[in-house]
Amino acid sequence: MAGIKGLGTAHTYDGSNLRVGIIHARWNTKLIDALLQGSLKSLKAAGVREENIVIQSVPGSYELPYAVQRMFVASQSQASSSGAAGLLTSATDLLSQSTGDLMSLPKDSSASKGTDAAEGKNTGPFDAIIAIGALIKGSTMHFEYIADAVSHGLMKVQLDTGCPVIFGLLTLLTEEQGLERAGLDAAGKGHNHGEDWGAAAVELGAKRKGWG
Ligand code: DLZ
Repeated sequence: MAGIKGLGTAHTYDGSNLRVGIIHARWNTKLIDALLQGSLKSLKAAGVREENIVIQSVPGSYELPYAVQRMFVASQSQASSSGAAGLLTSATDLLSQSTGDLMSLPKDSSASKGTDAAEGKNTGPFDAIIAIGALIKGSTMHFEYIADAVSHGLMKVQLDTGCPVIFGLLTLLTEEQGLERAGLDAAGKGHNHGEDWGAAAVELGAKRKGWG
């Protein structure tokens, strides 16, 4: 019998004109890689173009709120006509390069045009950003402090910026819980939560355009 948890009835949202950022931590790489791939899978399934997905990484989950905030501001600056290059450079320099970067923030000075209809490339501010991390509880209070700080930090960033931030932080008591939630468990009963995060980014990104 199906469980009660999950996204519920699937609605289809068009991601073809959305620009989506992904910031992922590098701690617990095996989980992160699978979750990242899951997010990319559902973004692409919803029509988000590869050239409109920007991926960056940071060392650990604690860095996620700051990185999301800077990434959004950099994309906003890029989309405005003045001072974009300097801000963009300094913001991206502060972020570590992803082990699996597909692309970096484009430095095209025509960014103020927003979506380039001819190419389908969106150079406007991000419509949504997915923050991906995996915290595994240890024997000290470290886990509790980071989980609390990151949860509140990500909420603050989305309310302060108006850019939807998808909460892709797994707070795990065991490694096995992580494998299940990344769809990597030996029994094959798990589910890759990254797929849900990609779908949530498209839904919130599309709705945000309507909400203004
Ligand atoms: C230090 C640390 C520890 C112990 N565990 C994790 C973890 O399970 N997941 C994670 O994403 N990051 C961890 N970190 C690193 C912190 O998030 C952070 O990168 C460092 O404390 C530096 O600010």
